[in-house]
Amino acid sequence: MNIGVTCYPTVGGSGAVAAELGKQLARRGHTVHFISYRLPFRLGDFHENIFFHAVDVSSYPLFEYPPHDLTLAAKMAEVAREHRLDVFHVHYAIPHAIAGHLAKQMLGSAAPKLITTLHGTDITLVGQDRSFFEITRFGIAQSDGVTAVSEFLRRMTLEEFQIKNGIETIHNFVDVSEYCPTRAYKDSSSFAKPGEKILLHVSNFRPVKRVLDTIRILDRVNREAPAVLLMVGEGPERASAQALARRLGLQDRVRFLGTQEGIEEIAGMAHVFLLPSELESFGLSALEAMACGVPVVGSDAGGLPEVVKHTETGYLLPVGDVEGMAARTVELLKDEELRREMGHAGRRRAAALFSADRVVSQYERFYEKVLG
Ligand code: GMT
Repeated sequence: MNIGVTCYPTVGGSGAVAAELGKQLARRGHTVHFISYRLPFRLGDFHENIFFHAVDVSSYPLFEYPPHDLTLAAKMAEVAREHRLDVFHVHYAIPHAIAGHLAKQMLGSAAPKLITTLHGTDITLVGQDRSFFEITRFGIAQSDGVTAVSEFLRRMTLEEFQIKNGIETIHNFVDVSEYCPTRAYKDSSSFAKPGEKILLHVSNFRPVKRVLDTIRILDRVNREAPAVLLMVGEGPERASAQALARRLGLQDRVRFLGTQEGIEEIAGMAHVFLLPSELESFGLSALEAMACGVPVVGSDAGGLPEVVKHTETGYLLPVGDVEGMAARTVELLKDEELRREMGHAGRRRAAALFSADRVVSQYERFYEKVLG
């Protein structure tokens, strides 16, 4: 198939899923054309069967806000025409589903089918904003096929948007051959002193991630088990997290590593992965940690329970229950056997339910179904 993919190229779960899916599809012999204003992250190296088409966002003086969505639609139509695309697969509803719909209108009967994958905040946050609600709903309704990354997100979309067309759940996936315990960075001495355990958090540091809770958890954990916290990512809450770490006297125990392409080497060093989000439609970073054999302690929210099996591959507690999350983390840090068992169970679960092999085939079948 010739597949056009549009996603946010910036660091984030939806961009990561789009890039990883594109790579897997290309390996299976499909031709994948990424159409975006920048090369998506995780797509840095050369990949056979993958092409990139940059969308220009021109800055004519009249435009206080350059009309990116229109140039995106025009580029999608151009690429579809030149490369005979069968499918536009857009990730994140706004504005990509609308741009895809516009591109289809421009192409007429020769247009590819439009498939939209909903990722989370496009429905749970952006889509709930009154100024985006109707246009999000329209984008979903105009798509020839819609997928959601969790059952939670599928149900929420159907309920909140009163959607008539079906939505299929296709969970996120992880390449378990890349994300595995053996890929761990071997020398953890530059992060932790002997005897110190390593906690890990990975996110875009948006308020929905409750990043400050990770610092508070570390504070409580440290009273019982010496630990450091590695923070991977960038975002608006980073400064507050740094300030809180200083206020609690933890500045030497929290390491901000900034944005990283993949977390497989770092995750493999960690003892516990923390994800105390307010809401998480799936929690890709938690899945990647599980694949690396790391137990997850996080919130019982959104689609996270579909990924992390409470008491088997980690612990899920009510949102904001810092005390509970810290207690479970201490339990894992003190009981090496339990931690190892949960780590193995997490890896097994990732491989059995969320492997790239399994999930990419689901996408292929979905494309075929939509193409009729
Ligand atoms: O986490 C974010 O806010 C970014 C967002 C994205 O689209 O990049 O992440 C969402 O999509 C990821 C990939 O499908 C999911 O794993 C995340 O759970 C989801 N984030 C939220 O629901 C908050």
